[in-house]
Amino acid sequence: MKKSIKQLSSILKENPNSKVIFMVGAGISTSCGIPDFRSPKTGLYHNLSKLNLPYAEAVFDIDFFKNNPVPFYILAKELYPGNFKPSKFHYFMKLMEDKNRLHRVYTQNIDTLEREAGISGEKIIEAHGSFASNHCINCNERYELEIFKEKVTNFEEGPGKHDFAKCRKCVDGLIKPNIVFFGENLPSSFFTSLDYDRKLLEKNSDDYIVIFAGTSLAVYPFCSSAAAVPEMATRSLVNKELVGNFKKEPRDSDIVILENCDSVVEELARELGWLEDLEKLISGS
Ligand code: CNA
Repeated sequence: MKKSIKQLSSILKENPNSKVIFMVGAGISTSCGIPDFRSPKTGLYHNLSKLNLPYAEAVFDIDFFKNNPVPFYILAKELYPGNFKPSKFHYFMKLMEDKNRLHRVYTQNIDTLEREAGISGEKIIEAHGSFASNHCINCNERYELEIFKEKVTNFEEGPGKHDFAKCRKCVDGLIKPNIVFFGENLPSSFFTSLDYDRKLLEKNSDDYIVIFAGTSLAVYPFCSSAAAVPEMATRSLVNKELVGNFKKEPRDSDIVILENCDSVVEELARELGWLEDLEKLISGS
């Protein structure tokens, strides 16, 4: 691990104008107490049996939700933002921004912990949306975070208990946080930014490093994003396991660190001489 971290820190030190693009997933939030999807035994999919789903992904399937929203509301109650604090990895990304080394964070996560860590909104692309706002899936009426959050947080199972989630405007529609379900479109900002950044990378490949972290690279469109990084640019994987294009089509220039992502950024911050700053950020001082 140390050798690869040194490699990463050398690139960052040798080109002080270079910036990082993070592409992150559920693995950066597991240390906050939010399970990921696919880790064996601890992942959400492993633990969904109590919801009696026909298949695990159904909890995030828009057609299933229309017929039976209860499993999603049970899960939403557990996962709601505010119940968790950012991880060391989130704060490291914020530190990168403070040091003017952050280009963008593409996140698949819906926990809003990137914002919670203080990263500026314009740097974050929430590819799968977030809990930060809600809408009616029928008439699109918008609902503020706080109104719906309170209702979901007090949600209990039972007949008629999810009536709170019926739209007050069209009456029949169900209210759902603006997170992207299977069968729904991704926000257009994701594709616009990705396209813009790909062009930047093609032109100035020495000035950007793309770090993939805490993701199985199994879900569209992130599954194809590692292969889309131009060959001339440096890409890195920080994950517990070797995944996606890093496994299928490894490149000599890849920097692969198969470790816990919090430990990796702690070591990286030490190498960069930023450990004290990271600790200050985390403690809020
Ligand atoms: P995933 O498919 O569950 O993969 C997570 C990956 O992270 C796996 O490869 C793990 O080995 C790895 N991992 C887990 N913990 C760590 C750790 N501490 N350090 C390093 N690696 C670790 O999750 P993806 O994000 O790839 O899949 C995309 C889904 C997950 C999106 O649709 C998300 O909405 C969804 N999701 C989000 C959250 C969240 O918001 N925190 C939680 C669970 C699922």
